[in-house]
Amino acid sequence: MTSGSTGSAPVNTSADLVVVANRLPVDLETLPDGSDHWKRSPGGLVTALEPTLRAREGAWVGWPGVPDVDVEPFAEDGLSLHPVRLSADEVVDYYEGFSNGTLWPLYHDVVAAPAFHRHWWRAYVRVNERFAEAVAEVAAPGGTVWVQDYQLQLVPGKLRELRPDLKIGFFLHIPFPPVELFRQLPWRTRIMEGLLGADLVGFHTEGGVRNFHWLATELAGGSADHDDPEIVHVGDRQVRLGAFPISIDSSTLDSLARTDTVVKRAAEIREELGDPRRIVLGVDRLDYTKGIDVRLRAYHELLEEERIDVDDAVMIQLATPSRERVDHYRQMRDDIELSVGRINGEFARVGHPAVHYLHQSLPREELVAFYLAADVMLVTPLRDGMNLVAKEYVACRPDERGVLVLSEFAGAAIELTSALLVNPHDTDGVKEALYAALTMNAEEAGKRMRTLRRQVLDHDVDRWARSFLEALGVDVPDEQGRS
Ligand code: ADQ
Repeated sequence: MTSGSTGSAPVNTSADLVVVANRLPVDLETLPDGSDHWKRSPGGLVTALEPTLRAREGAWVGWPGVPDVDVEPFAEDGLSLHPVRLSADEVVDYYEGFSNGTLWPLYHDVVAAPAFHRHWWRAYVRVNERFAEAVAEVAAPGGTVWVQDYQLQLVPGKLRELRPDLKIGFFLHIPFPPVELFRQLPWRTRIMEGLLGADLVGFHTEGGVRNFHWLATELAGGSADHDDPEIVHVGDRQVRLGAFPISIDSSTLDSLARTDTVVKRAAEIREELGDPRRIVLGVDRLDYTKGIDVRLRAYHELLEEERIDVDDAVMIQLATPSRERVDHYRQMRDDIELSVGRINGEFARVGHPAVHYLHQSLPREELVAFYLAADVMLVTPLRDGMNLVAKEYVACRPDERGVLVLSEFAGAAIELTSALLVNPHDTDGVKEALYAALTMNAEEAGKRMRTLRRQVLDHDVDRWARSFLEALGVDVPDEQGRS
């Protein structure tokens, strides 16, 4: 069923498949002339879900990224988009506060201290209810809803109250924390009850499944299934749990990395850097969980110990600006910029910085060229749900060169076992792995990269989305449109 919209195409107001995420796959932007327009945000999630959503005339419910605006549902590129309004205060309390000041650090092993504020929690409840109400209005009878991530953990429970006819899936993109840490949360039972409103709760790893299973049975009144450790019984319902490691659009990145433009640009980057023997790369959202400080420390020590020098190797850190209004993030940015300044102050020569630091988001093609130029990729988070950068680097190396150094605390480490795995808390270990990567012979590097590529190319984001939806009981058409 469709109705009119602000755009030219009709909007689906009774969708068989609804995705709900904190953000819409487009951002509302105001141009210098004061007019508004929609800019696509090219996230992996959109790419993964678009074909299925289109095939089913699906809908997406989310916040358009700007506070205090009322936008009617509209259709964009065959997708029906349903904006949820947030006030400026709600952005502060629900998004920057409870989501990113409480849940984010708590779920990432408390690498920063989470703050617990009752007014943040109240805003989180209110906004989650609003999202659930918006979904309840657009989902077709008996339809399927896929709820995304930590900002919306109360949506499954509320939605089940409003629409018991729906099939509800929930996927958590960040780690589900160890039991002892989760129990710190004053509203732990409410969160568990919210999540248990779903029919299927998905995590990146089996560890998340186990932690959740324990809490569901010990804390939230669920009971274990005697035959299946991935089922929890809640009243007369059963909730299925599962590990669904997310991935990337591997073949598109692989093809992009083979194009003449990207190959040429990668060679240019090396030249612009003064033709160093080795290029070391870090690419992250600027976040304290990503361990950017860890790798800078290791690099600094290798320079101090004269095991590398600026004629020999150069480090590039690309950091996308992120959550700049949250305190921890402002502090961390200052710390990192201070470290980069120190390293360059001590070791750079005119025209030869030791570390190139760009606090910028790069266009896709440019990023792929950096991946292709880098001899060593450093991915050292203290904790990460998956880490797509590690997989992107591998997909961008059809030349089968380059060495990946990867934290064992990233979800990706479970699949990418041929990387050089490191404990990011162990500076000596990171330093030795970095040195080993810098000096690894081509034969061993090639062998490792081939194994990594098999894994990443075989397990792409389409397979991830398909396996989750199939576990939820949705019939997913293949590329030829067959069910
Ligand atoms: P993130 O914490 O955002 O995602 P990650 O998985 O690494 O982390 O994805 C970051 C994305 O941003 C990558 O696609 C990367 O290419 C891009 N990016 C980073 N820096 C960039 C730059 N300077 N310029 C351009 N692009 C840049 C959360 C979880 C992860 C989980 C994902 C998906 O924290 O653990 O893997 O969701 O579930």
